[in-house]
Order: sequence, then C-alpha cells, then structure tokens
Amino acid sequence: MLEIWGRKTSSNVQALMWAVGELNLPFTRHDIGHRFGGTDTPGFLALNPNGTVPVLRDGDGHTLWETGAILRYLAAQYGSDTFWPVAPSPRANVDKWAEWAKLNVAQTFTVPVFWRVVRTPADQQDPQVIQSAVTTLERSLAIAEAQLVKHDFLAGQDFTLADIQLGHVLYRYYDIAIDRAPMPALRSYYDRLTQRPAYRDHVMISYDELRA
Ligand SMILES: N[C@@H](CCC(=O)N[C@@H](CS)C(=O)NCC(=O)O)C(=O)O
Repeated sequence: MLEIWGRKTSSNVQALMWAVGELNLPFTRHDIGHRFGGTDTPGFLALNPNGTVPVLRDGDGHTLWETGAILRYLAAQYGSDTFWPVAPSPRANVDKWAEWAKLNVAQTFTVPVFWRVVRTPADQQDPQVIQSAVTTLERSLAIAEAQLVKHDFLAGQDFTLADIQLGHVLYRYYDIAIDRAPMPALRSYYDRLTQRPAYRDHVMISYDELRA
C-alpha cells in the first residue's frame, strides 16, 4: 500500500496521483501543505527535510520525495514496458521527454504563469510580465506540438511517464484566463487526456482555494 503526503491541489501531487491512478495502485493520502499546513513539523521534516509535498512511502520501503524520482520509482516498480520501457535506450527516450517537460514546461508554467495569474491579487498583476512568461512557456509547448503532430503521445505512440510530466500542466494552462497561441495537436492531445478517468480524478480539480 502506498502512503502519500500532499494536498490534492499541488501540481506535483497531481502528477504523482495521476500516475497512481493510471497504474491502479491502492493508496492512502494525507492532506498536507498550503491551507492544511503540516510541512514544518518535526515529524514531516523527518520525512522530507525540504518541507515540501509530495512524499511517498511504499510499504516498508524508503521514504521518497522529489516528484520526478517518485514517478520513476512507481514506473519502474509497477509500470508496463510501454509506460516505462525496461531497455535502456527506449527508456532514455521516455526519460528525456519526462525530464524536459518537468524543467521546460512545468517550471516555466507554475510559478511564472499560474502563480502570477491565479495566486496574485488582480491589482498586483502585470499583464506584460504575464504575457512575456506565456511566450517563454509557449516556446517549449511548440516543441511538444511538433512531437504531437508526429504521434499521439509526447515520447511516441504510447502513453508514458513523459505524458504525466507534460499533461498534468495542461489542465491549468487551458483553464486560466490567458491568451494562448494556437497549437492544434497539443489541444487535441489535451482533449484526449481529459477522457482518461485518472486525469479527471486527480488533475482536473478546482484550484479555487489557491486564488489570491
Ligand atoms: N522539487 C520538488 C518541489 C516540491 C514543491 O515545491 N511542492 C510544493 C507544492 S507543488 C509545496 O510543497 N508547496 C508548499 C505547500 O504546499 O505548502 C518536487 O518536484 O517534488
């Protein structure tokens, strides 16, 4: 049984929970972080000295933090050979796109765009700064668009760990009030993700409680 610490409105927790849902794994989850607090207690800091969510423990195994490492653990332990290939070369291809999506999409979206639009009071928002951040983000999304013109998923024809790292960002990207560049293959990919039950359960959830 997986034990997970982290509020469900955290984008990193959402990536983890989406993977847990796709892999059909039983879990218990504790609401920790943001309005729930609890990340600065000695007990939690003993689990994760960074005081961040998510944290995962699988049975009697190591306590894990860092979403990318947690996802790779779950994929290696429970994923199929298409979700996380065993052979080093196809695995590295999936890993390359997963790492790329975490660094170039999630990190250029969450704080630079989402926080400025949703977690900043309207009278403190700077539309030019937001637009510039969206432009930076969309330079990376254009690379995803080129991939998705060629095949159904980010790293190839199969749903993989790389789609978790890219796709968990897209619900908020398409939901918030910004001007978006047209990217038809990305939009169609997102529409297909919204048909996946685990995506609906763990990613497409309200972020109202995060609003400034
Ligand atoms: N590099 C870490 C970042 C973790 C992180 O920043 N988590 C945020 C939520 S997405 C957090 O703990 N925020 C404080 C809170 O929720 O109280 C990872 O990828 O897991």
